[in-house]
Amino acid sequence: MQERPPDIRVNIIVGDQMDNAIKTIYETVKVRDPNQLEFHQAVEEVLDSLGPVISEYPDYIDVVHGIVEPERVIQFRVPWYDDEGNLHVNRGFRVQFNSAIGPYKGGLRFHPSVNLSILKFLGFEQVFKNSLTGLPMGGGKGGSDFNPKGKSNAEVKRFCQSFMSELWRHIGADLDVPAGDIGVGGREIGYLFGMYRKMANEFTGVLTGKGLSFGGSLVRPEATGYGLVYFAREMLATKGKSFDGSKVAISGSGNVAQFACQKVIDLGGKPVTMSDSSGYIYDASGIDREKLAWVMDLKNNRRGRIKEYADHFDGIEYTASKPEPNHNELWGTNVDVALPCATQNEINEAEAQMLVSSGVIAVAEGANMPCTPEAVEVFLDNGILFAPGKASNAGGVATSGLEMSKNSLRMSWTREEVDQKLEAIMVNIHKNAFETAEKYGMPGNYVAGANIAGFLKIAESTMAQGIL
Ligand code: NDP
Ligand code: 2IT
Repeated sequence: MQERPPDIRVNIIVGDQMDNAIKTIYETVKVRDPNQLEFHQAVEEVLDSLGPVISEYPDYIDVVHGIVEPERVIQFRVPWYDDEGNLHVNRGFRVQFNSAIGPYKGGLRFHPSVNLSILKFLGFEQVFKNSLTGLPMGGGKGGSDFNPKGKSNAEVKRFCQSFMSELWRHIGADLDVPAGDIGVGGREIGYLFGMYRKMANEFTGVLTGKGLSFGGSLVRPEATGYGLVYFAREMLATKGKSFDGSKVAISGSGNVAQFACQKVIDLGGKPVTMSDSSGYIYDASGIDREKLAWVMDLKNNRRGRIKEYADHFDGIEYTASKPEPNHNELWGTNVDVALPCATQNEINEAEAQMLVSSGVIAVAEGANMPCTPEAVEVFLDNGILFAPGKASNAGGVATSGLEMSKNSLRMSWTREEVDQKLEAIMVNIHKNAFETAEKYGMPGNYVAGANIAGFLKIAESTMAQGIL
C-alpha cells in the first residue's frame, strides 16, 4: 500500500529555523504530488523569495502553508463529435487556486500538453500576478488537453459548447471569471460565452476577452503584449536604455507575441524573430508593420505556420525546431532584448548563456515561466535585467479586470483610456517590484520583488479573514 503523504504542518518557528520551515512546505508539496514537476518549479521559485518576509512577519508562515494548496480543483469529461461523426473524449479542468482578494480569475488553455501539473503551476502564478495588478482578483486557471490545431471551425464550436456545458455551473461573474490563454482566443471565448449564457440563462461578465459587440473591452487583445513592452521599457529606463534602435528577439507568433511585436515597432525597436512550435524565422531587415499584419492574418485567419513567412518574403532564414519539445535555436540570435512569448521552459540554461554571450541587455517574460530556474540564475548572475512573467505579462489579466469593471458598471472607456490605464498599471507593477526588491535587500532582483509584493497583499488578506 502506498504511504499516505503527511499533512502540511510546520511548528511555529523563529530565526534560522524560518528557512527550514519554508523548505519543509516545499518538500511536502513534492511528496504530495510527485509527478507535478511544473507545479513544483513554480512553487519553489516563489518560496525561495519568501525568507525575508517570514523573518519580518513570522505568522505569515501559516499563509505559506495554505497558499500552495488550491482551494478547489474541478475535473470533468468533455465528449464531442468530429466532422466525420467520430466521438472524442477530452479532459476539462478548472483549478480555483485562491480567492482571498477577489473572485478566481485566469485563463483557459487548450493544448494537448495540458494536465493538472501545468494548470496548477499556471493557477499558482496567477494568484501572485493578479495581486500585483492592484485589482481585486483571485487566481485560477483551467483548460483541456484538446488540440485545436487542424480542427474545423464547427469542431472547435462543438468542443467549446461541450466544455461549457459542465464548466458553467462552477463559474460566475462574482465567483470565477475565465479568459483566454494558449489555444483560446476571441473565437473560442465567443463560443464559450454563448453556451454559458444559454445554460445559466443570464448575460453577465462571466468571461473576459469577449467580442466588442457583447461586452468585451477595447485593448484586451493587445493588452498582454503591450503591457510586456511597457514593463520592459520601464526596466530598460533604470539603466538609461530604451527600445529605440534596439534589436529584439520574440518567440511565439500568437496573441502575446503579435502585440509585443507591434509595441516594439511603436517604440522604435526592430523585432527580428518570431516562431511557432515547428520553427522560427529570422528577418535581418526587421519585422515591420506590413509584415506583422501579414503574420496576424496568417495566424488569426488562415491559421497557417510561421514557415510560410520565409516562403512569402525575401531574405528570410527559417530554422525548424529542435527535436526537444519547446526548443529552437532562436535564442542564439544577436539581440539587445529577448521577449519569450510562446510557452513554459522554452529558454534553458544553455540558451540563456547564448543570450548573455551575444550581449543581451534585458529579458522580459511574455509567456508564463518560459525561462527555467537555471536560465533565470544565468541572467541574474550576469546582471541582465530580467522580468518574471507574473510581473511583466500581467497586462492581459489587468485589462481583463478592467473588462469586469466595465461589465459590472455597464459603461465603457475609449481605446485611449483603456491603454492609459494599462500603461499606468504596468508602470506601477514595475515600481512596486523594483522598490520591494530594494527594501528586502535584493536590488535589481525583479523575481524576488514581484514574489514578495504579490505575496504581501494576499498574506494580509488571508490573516484578516482566517485561513479557510
Ligand atoms: P497563443 O495560442 O495565441 O500562441 C501561442 C504561441 O506559442 C504560438 O505561436 C504557439 O505555436 C507557440 N507555442 C505554444 N505551445 C508551444 C510549445 N509547446 N512549443 C513551442 N511553441 C509553442 O497563446 P498566447 O499568445 O495567448 O500565450 C502565449 C504565452 O503567454 C503562454 O505562456 C500564456 O500562458 C502566456 N500569457 C498569455 C496571456 C494572454 O492574455 N493571452 C496573458 C499572460 C500570459 P503553435 O501554434 O505551433 O502551437
Ligand atoms: O496568464 C494569464 O494571465 C492569462 N492567460 C490571462 C488571464 C485573464 O484572465 O485575462
